[in-house]
Amino acid sequence: MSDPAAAAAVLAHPVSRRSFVAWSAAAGGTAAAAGAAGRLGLLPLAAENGTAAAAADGGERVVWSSCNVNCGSRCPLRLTVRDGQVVRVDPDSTGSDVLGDQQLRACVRGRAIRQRLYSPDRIKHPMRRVGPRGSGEFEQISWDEALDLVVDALRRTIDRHGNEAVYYNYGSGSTGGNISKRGTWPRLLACLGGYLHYYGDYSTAQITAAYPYFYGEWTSSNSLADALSARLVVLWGNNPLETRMSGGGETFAAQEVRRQGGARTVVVDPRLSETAVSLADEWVPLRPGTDAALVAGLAHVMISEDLHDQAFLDRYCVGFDEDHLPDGAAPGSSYRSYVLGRGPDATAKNPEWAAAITGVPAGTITRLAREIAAAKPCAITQGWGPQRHSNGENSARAVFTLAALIGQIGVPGGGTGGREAAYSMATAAFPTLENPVTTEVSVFNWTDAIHRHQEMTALSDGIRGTDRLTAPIRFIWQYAGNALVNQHADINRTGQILSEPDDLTIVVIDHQMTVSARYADILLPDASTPEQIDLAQQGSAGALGYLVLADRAIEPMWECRPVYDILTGVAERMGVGDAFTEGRTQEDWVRAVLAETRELTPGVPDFEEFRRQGIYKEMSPDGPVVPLADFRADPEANPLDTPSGKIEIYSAALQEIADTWVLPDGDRITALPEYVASREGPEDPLREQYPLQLIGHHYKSRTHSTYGNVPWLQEAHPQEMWINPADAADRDVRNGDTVDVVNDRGRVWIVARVTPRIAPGVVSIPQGAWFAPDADGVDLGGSVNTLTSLHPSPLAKGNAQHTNLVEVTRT
Ligand SMILES: Nc1nc2c(c(=O)[nH]1)N[C@H]1C(S)=C(S)[C@@H](COP(=O)(O)OP(=O)(O)OC[C@H]3O[C@@H](n4cnc5c(=O)[nH]c(N)nc54)[C@H](O)[C@@H]3O)O[C@H]1N2
Ligand SMILES: Nc1nc2c(c(=O)[nH]1)N[C@H]1C(S)=C(S)[C@@H](COP(=O)(O)OP(=O)(O)OC[C@H]3O[C@@H](n4cnc5c(=O)[nH]c(N)nc54)[C@H](O)[C@@H]3O)O[C@H]1N2
Ligand SMILES: [Mo]
Repeated sequence: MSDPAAAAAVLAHPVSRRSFVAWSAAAGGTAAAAGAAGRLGLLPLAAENGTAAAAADGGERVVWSSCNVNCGSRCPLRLTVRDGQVVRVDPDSTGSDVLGDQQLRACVRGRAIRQRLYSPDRIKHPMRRVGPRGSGEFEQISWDEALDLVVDALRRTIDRHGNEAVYYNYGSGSTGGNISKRGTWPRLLACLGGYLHYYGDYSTAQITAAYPYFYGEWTSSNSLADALSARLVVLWGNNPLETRMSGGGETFAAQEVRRQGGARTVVVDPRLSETAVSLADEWVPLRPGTDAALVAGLAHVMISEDLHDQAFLDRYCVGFDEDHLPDGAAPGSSYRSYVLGRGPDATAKNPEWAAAITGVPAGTITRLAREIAAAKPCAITQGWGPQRHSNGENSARAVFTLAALIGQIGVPGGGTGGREAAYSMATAAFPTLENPVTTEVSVFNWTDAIHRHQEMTALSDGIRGTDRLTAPIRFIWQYAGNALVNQHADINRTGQILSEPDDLTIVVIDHQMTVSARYADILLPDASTPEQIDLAQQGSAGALGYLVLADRAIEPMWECRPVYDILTGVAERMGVGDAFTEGRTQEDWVRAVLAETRELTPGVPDFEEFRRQGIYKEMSPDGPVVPLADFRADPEANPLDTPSGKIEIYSAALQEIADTWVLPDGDRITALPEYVASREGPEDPLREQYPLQLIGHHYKSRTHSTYGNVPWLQEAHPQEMWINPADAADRDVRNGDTVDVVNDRGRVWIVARVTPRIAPGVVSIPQGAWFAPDADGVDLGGSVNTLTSLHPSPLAKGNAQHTNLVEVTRT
């Protein structure tokens, strides 16, 4: 067993000798020496800057760059450069503090970008694995050797197994980029005969899978600023103040709407989130994964008291009433029948029923139902926490259903129950070319395709584009992602799966020595955003669209190379150099994409002007975004993409899937958005052993794992597990104690934050911290994915990372 005192010391000082030891063992050689010194604070940043310091250019200049990580915001940064080094980071200086002309001020993370740029964890040279996979033991090699190794492994894999064995893994680290974005790899792989791709994403797997059966396609809710005309704002598991932190983005819009519009605001969330703290008049804490039960309870009150919008349901929806059901649907399968207990389960979903499941008192449910039904317009949005569950497809559809019940879809001040929309200017993008391989796995069950591909079919594992997989994954590209290990689930099992096949090749391209990087066979050092030029894509800022020309502020350090140059090297060796580059450098591509963008959006400045100006903003010409306004105005002329052309509360297509797919015991797909008591939910008998539900919210300290190694941020927003005082008292845990969090998949030691801001029976470990096992396999890094499950959700085959049961004890 691990030593509690030592663990407590490490947990109190995350940038400790312990992590230095682990890191230096991992990296070896000169890189380790620089890392050690940097971590111990012995080297000034200047000495860390390696060869770049040579490129002294005298005075200071300010260069526009951006924070391109995947928080959904995209913040411009003004970098002051002196002697080839970034010496200062400032936020956007344009615009004002008025909604619509707002400054897009970077949050704590973007402003700390220097600590990431000059981090001792930077990967400085190409490297090759020399120890067992995952050991983090590497030796430095030359670029020529590295590219030859990549090409040999790629050729070998394609010859032996075909292109389907080449997997391009999820990675969102450079989402804001354009040339540097994920698009670069698909373009190269398309030139080489294709690759196995994934569908869905870790962000929205379940809601994305649910949309086609409800609205026909992805349908956002009204933009947040539109809620200025709302009487009631309901933020359902939606936390813009932590998940859209750009000071000019959704955080700002949500606060301004509350201040100017004054509408009453209700937040439904197991946690009293920052959004709830700042904006909510009422916090409705519920048990995770029980949203569909809460909606059914609200519906019971509305139907019983005739508060719902029957006219809207009659005209725009199918499946609310028995006489709206499509041909072939069994009697008793309407939503009304489900709610009133006239369906197959013969159970009325009254507030008492819902209270027992959700933990929300029956009286609160009754009051809320009356309030939500009476407030017109009412703006309901949902975040993606509710859907990142083992029954998340139904939770997402249930919240859409609530919006339909009150008829607030397609009107100003209302909403669809999806996440808020944001305006996008029309822009061009780096062309990725078509993938000749059409087979796809879900974004989440790719690990299965490494060790049991023969069993994976369309009906059992959601394989798309073909009936079954014909090749195992034997080559993995991991670019700008930590989803190979840290951001995937069940880290211990995932590590084991990755370690097994001898003929697997893993190529990781990152600029930090991450948990995933340790599993690379070939590790390639990318240049970071300030070290290259790109046209950053727009972030989420309501009705304000914007673009940033992120210029190269400094030369790539050490032996780092922009990914475009790395891939050009691979392409040339594979004989597809011209097809890949079309004779263009990265800057040529930026110019070309910009020129095309200017044809679509004429206000965008030309290259030279944009370079000086840095940022370009444009308001939506139509004001706030109100999705489905056309459908609302004339549903016959503007039908949805569903089989009926209407909103489908009952989906015959889902019923067909439920009848034909082969699902593991306990998994259910239902035609209605009903509550499914799921695996590791509040009603699972496993709770006798593991009585607490564990979620893992997105945290201010990091964007996922990115920025997770920045000491300033670790100090400002420490990694702590939220636990309710009642649960803490039962376990004799006090605030600040180190606790042992365990289930069958792993063990984490972490500091407890005892707070009434989380519902009883629920704990939350902020997701994204770096997995750091000690000699006994206890994760002292506090990575929630040590405890999450590889079992996918039933329809999306997506990541149910917020559905976990654990026990907590004091160490
Ligand atoms: N600071 C920061 N911002 C980020 C990110 C980050 O890592 N850090 N990541 C970005 C990315 S890629 C994404 S996809 C988004 C993620 O955005 P979301 O998926 O919306 O974020 P989460 O924190 O997972 O969940 C939002 C809220 O849902 C709550 N919640 C969890 N389970 C349930 C449930 O069963 N029911 C209800 N009603 N609520 C529940 C959580 O407590 C949380 O407050 O955030 C983006 N923004
Ligand atoms: N338990 C749990 N797990 C989750 C979630 C959760 O809510 N709970 N959320 C999920 C979600 S929504 C998402 S989107 C995923 C995110 O998972 P990932 O996409 O893996 O996101 P990050 O952890 O931010 O990893 C991004 C990596 O890109 C690197 N990077 C940044 N910029 C660059 C660049 O310019 N070039 C290169 N080469 N690398 C760069 C960073 O160093 C980092 O290692 O995590 C998922 N995992
Ligand atoms: Mo995400």
